Amino acid sequence: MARCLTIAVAQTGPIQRSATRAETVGRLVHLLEQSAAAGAEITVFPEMALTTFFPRWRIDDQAEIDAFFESAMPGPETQRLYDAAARLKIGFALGYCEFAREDGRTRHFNTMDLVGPDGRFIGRYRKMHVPGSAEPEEGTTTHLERRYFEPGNLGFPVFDYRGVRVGMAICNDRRWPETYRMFCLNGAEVAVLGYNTPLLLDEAPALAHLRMFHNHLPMQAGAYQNTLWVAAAAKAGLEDGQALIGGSCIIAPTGEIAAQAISLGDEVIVHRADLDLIATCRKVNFDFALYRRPDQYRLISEPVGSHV
Ligand code: CDV
Repeated sequence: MARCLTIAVAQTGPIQRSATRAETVGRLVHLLEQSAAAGAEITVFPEMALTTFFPRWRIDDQAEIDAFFESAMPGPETQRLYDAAARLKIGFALGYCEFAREDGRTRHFNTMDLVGPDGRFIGRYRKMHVPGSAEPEEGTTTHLERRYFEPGNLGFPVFDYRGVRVGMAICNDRRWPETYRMFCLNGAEVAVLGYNTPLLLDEAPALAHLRMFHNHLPMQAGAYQNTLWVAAAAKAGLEDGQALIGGSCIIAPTGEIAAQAISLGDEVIVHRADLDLIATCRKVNFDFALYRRPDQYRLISEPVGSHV
């Protein structure tokens, strides 16, 4: 019998700034219930799934900024989601803004947690590739993630989820080949990720028609070249005046899109992922142990130079 993991991707529609955490968590619980009813064993939620994507604004008041962050997971407002996981026996990956106390100081990370079907914490990933700037820049869409977040410091860990090796990534990470290669080298079978991607970028209006292509292209390539399943959840639709793309999807190690959301709202897509397909794809082309030439790739991990 094939080894399988039935994966649900729970795309959310916009989460307006005016929404309370209780309202938002209620929507996530409903999506988790839909996933469980469809037979899924894990649900993937978007990046920053508890709040609006606030880096689209410059905010100076630290208390106002901190209101977007969670200082405990689960906390009083998110506990309900963990309880639902245990009740429904379905785990999840959830993106949120993490307020941490580490090295004697407060730190802010763009984070995703993996939670088991018993509602217990399994593992954490902190976004590595933090895009945008710290100050608004003339002629570009305001994207101030580097104002509010430090780059992740936990590497690209891979966790055991019911006997399946799962890695996590967040939004811009999906565009980088290194993300998937790190998963692959760490033995991942499934990569789960969430994103908030603006439909329009002021800096490149001529590329507007390619936004969805450039969403799927790196994920399909990453899945294919690293023989992984990729499950990606968007926060989509018109959020606080900014249009975000949808296109949430589940991608096979063949590079094919096995399931894709068709709306810009709350929507669950489900696919029974055949994990044995990974071995088949490795046999066809990617016997890494036999054909990879790591000694010839050293430049990839050398310090960033003027040429890159
Ligand atoms: N949340 C993100 O990381 N969004 C980026 C934007 C800046 C383009 C993305 O890669 O989709």
